[in-house]
Amino acid sequence: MQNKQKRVAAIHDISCVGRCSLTVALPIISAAGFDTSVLPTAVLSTHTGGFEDFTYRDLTSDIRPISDHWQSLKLEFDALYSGFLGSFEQIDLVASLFDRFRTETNLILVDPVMADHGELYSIYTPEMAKGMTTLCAKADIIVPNLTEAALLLDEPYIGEDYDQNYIEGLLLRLSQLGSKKVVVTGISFDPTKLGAATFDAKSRTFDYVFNDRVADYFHGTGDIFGSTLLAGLLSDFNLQEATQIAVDYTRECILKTVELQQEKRYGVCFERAIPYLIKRLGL
Ligand code: PXL
Repeated sequence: MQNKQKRVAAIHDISCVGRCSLTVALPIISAAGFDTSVLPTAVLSTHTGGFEDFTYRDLTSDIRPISDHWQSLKLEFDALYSGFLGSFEQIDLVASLFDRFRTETNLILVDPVMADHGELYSIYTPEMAKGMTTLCAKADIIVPNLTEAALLLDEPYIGEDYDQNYIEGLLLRLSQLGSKKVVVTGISFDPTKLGAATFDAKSRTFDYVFNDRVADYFHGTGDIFGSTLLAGLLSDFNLQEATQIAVDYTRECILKTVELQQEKRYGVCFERAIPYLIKRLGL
């Protein structure tokens, strides 16, 4: 364990009910031992997948004043982690926050949360994807799923019909948006396995990590994955190791959810798998 506690700024919405975004990032990154500051981009009564009539408060106008105050305090962050953004204007605001708090050694992780399974989340517009590429250009590492990857590259989403060649081309094209490392989630070449593909532009290495697939779709797993990947990287695991921990922990959370027979739209029971995560991180 390092002496100095690292500090993270997590920039996502608060969905009051239905575990995702900040209600996942804050506990996971904290449990991994890091001081986790939050910048809420919006407050929703529930997330947007599987609930109707949710409330939506956009916090775009709070981002600049919060960032100004942090700057006046001369705060430094070892990592900045953005996810679901509440409006198109937030892309520029978060990009300039990244510029302000970028240091020579810190880590900027952008999860370009926009879509899944070929479909945009309900409040997102196609123009969001164009803007999101500018944010990805400022990141050290981006973690799109296959739908988001296609949107970022303005390419058609090809569904499950792909091979290793396609994935490696995709990773290369994504890295050309400007981030040195790319992790694409939801990769499967064998119906019994599910995992992620990684590319490190510096060493030009591709890697794949898998675990046994648990059938079905569970809400909020992208945020579990991104938060765990960040926690792994900040704990000095390399890209491949941190991705493996993220794949394995996400699966563990899904298994707990199945075991407890929880309704899927409430997100996965990540709390019950925290002891597993702590062990994997060597804490
Ligand atoms: O998990 C991604 C996410 C985050 N925040 C909100 C969402 C979603 C996905 O649907 O609706 C509000």
